[in-house]
Amino acid sequence: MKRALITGVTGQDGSYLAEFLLEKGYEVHGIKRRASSFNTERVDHLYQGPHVSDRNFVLHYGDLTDSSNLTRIISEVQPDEVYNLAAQSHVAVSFESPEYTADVDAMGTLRLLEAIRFLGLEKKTRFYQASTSELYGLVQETPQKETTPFYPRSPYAVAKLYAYWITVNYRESYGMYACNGILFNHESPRRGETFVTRKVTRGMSNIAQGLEECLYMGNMDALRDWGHARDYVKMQWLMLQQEEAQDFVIATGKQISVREFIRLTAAELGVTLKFVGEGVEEKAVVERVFGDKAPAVKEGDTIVAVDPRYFRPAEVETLLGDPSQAKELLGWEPEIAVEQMIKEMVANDLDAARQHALLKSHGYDVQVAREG
Ligand code: NDP
Ligand code: GDR
Repeated sequence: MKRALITGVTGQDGSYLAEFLLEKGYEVHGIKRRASSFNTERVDHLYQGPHVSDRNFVLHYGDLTDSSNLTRIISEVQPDEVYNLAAQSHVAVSFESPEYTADVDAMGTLRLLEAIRFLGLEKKTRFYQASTSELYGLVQETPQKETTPFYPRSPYAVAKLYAYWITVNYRESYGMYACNGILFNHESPRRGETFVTRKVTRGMSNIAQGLEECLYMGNMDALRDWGHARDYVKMQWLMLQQEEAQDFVIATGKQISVREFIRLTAAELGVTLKFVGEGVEEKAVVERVFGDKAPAVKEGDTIVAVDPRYFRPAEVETLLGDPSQAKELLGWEPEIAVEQMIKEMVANDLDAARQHALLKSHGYDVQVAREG
């Protein structure tokens, strides 16, 4: 039985990857952080208590800022594969906490690689680094592929640039099987609520059910190549099953704007929108409501507006990936299109909004957290 260690197992990708590896028969170990409230919601369905015999899903307390902790966990687990998915992964937040972001995203990667080397596991343990399309930042070539020069535009991306190169360096210096998946944005119903896609599907579902009135957005011109997280974790595994370690771009090869994402989400909720005004004055007004998914919305309502607080000090305006190398060498194709993903995200968020609305209509005080 193969043993995998996933850092960031409580995150979006970590939870899908854990499911995927368990289905493949792996023993899966994950690192979770100590928090003052539960933070394992995305993997609770996989939980096995310490008294279950033949446990194949085990969580360890840990943190990427703590070398001795990481070394101890790797020494205990003796993993065949390490997937480094843990990160302060929010680009906007990295401008607020740049030093912490560097510590976790850059130094954390070094700490893991160094722990593997220190323990003499460099010929046994294969290492996957969660690299990112944010490395391309101010894009130098379109579409972006493995050979496109990097130009990071945030403390997050600069930290991830270090992590990218230190992974390459350990491969070249010590013969480690270590590789980077350069993944473009990928989403799902499990996406963190403050990333733009989930903010939109959740916020608009709440508006549809009368729990919020207006969604405040940043740069709606931004263009992204959005895929589905479930599709992308397969690739993370596949990249560690090759004869030689190599870095791969993972993307759909299609892009749409944030504005278009909002329009598609509204359509899924039975609402057509008209965008009027420009820049910070831009807003989306309801043109028509059809079906029964958005009972709280009526024609002429303004349900989206711009709030400059969501603009970033430096923005990545456009990202579009070229996944040809992954298609050619790994036989990989993304299976879930953005429209289908929006359907799934809206179904999930609308369900939660309906439950909240029902509680509210029975007099319960329902708070909907919406900062971010
Ligand atoms: P999430 O933000 O959903 O998950 C991040 C995970 O890292 C969480 O489990 C979080 O724990 C954990 N974490 C954060 N800080 C620390 C720390 N100091 N020590 C240990 N664990 C920590 O990210 P995603 O699942 O979306 O992304 C996975 C990885 O892929 C990240 O590295 C991200 O930067 C990268 N990436 C993501 C893309 C995407 O579009 N999703 C695209 C390209 C790259 P907790 O739950 O306690 O917060
Ligand atoms: P990104 O994702 O920065 O690409 O990083 P995010 O969803 O945060 O932003 C995408 C684009 O949407 C614009 N935007 C807004 N973003 C947020 N969060 N909130 C808003 O209100 C808003 N309005 C407009 C942003 O400016 C941006 O252009 C994600 C993360 O998962 C990273 O960890 C990962 O490396 C990259 O994707 C690939």
